[in-house]
Amino acid sequence: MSDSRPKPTRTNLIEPPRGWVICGFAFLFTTLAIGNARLTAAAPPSIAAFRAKPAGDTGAAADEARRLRVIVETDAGGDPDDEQSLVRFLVYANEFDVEGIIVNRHAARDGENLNRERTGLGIVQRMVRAYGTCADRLRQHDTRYPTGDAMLGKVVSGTQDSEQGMRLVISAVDRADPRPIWYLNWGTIDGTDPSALLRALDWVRANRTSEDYARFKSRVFLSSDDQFGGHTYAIDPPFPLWVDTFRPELDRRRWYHRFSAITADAGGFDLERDVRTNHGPLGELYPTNTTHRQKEGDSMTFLYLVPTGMNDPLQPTWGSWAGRYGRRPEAGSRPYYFANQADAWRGRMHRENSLARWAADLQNDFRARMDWCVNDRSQANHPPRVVVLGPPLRDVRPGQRVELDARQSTDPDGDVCHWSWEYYPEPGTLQADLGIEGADRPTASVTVPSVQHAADAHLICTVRDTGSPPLARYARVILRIRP
Ligand SMILES: [Ca+2]
Ligand SMILES: [Ca+2]
Repeated sequence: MSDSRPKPTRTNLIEPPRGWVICGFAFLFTTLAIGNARLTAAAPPSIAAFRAKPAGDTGAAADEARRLRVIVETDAGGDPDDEQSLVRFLVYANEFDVEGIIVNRHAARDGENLNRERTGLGIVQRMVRAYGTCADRLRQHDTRYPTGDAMLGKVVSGTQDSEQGMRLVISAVDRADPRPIWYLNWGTIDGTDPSALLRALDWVRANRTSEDYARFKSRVFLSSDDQFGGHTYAIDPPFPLWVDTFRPELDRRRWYHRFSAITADAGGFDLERDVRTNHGPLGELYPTNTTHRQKEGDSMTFLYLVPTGMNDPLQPTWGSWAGRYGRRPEAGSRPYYFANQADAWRGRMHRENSLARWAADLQNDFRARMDWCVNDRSQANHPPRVVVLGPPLRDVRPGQRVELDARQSTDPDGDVCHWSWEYYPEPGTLQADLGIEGADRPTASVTVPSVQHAADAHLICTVRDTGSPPLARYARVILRIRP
């Protein structure tokens, strides 16, 4: 693995498609529409605003169409950190359309894994049953949570002696649904069988035309470890997008190991108090016998996708609850990304800031969801909903005063909220500072600086409530400055 030092980046904003529409549904159609062009040119994904509804909103058809379809593939039964990540993933099950949880380790590893269940499938089913006992309560907080039975029906074997996992992948990708699949492989260690996606791609390649193979692959986006053999690099076309939340190793530190170091006690998070005790049977199953405290090496695969209002899964360079990503140099023109970017934050430029800046928010969000497992709706906190008036992408000129208005933001619990507007320089290309007037008020403004060349400036609006724990959501406004 190459080891490149983090440095501040100036990523070019990608031209938006015509008729830019502000919703996740639009970006999914965009993905489909440009899929074939991208396959040949291996172009990066197009800009699109990702505006999923915050948790707590009840669903209409449009809401369902906006949720990302995901498949998790876990080697549960090995490193117990998969079980840690699974606790967190299951309380985010409302945010996704979970197509499947594929388990590709047969026997649990003695010594390392202490679960009383001794097969990978048994371990995951035990955890999903524990989710099931909380599901009715969770559905008081968001009706999009699947029932326990529905979730249990998504858990299948991906071991070599079974075709269940491979068939689940093929049918999910083939289904007449405009949304692609996001595939989340959680690693494969010794004794784990090959990825169900690898087997599915092998099968499609052997049994369908090369055009059909390309079409199939164009529907599979990766937020994932790479367990897909020649399909990742050797066999064209490349995947339409791969975000590797595990790599690179920098300064002898693996990115996925940093999740623990950066988040374990962020915002005062206390695993025993907030998850393992008094939060129901699912929280009790969070194991602690990992090499790193609260390791959760796989959690960033889905935290990257959680719709917070400031991230867009098709824009790895923008930042997310899994940090910020840049191109892999060795991937050439393939749209493959890993965590090699750095943010300036609290006086220091470092890769870890791209996650640390959100760490308290994402841990508080986990805390609230564990509360949802055991408390009625009136006894738990829910995140604010951020509404910024005007388009999220604005063409502006130097000297122009840009008004920013988030007064229509609301909190479902009626909590008092705090606003903050900040300039996020790293995802943009503006080479100057950008002052914000009223940065701690619902309405703020910026005066556009003069530029020699076209430049983009990213602004983040954070609305944080005063509930317990305090919860935050965001919105992003991009100023496209033309000289
Ligand atoms: Ca794993
Ligand atoms: Ca609230």
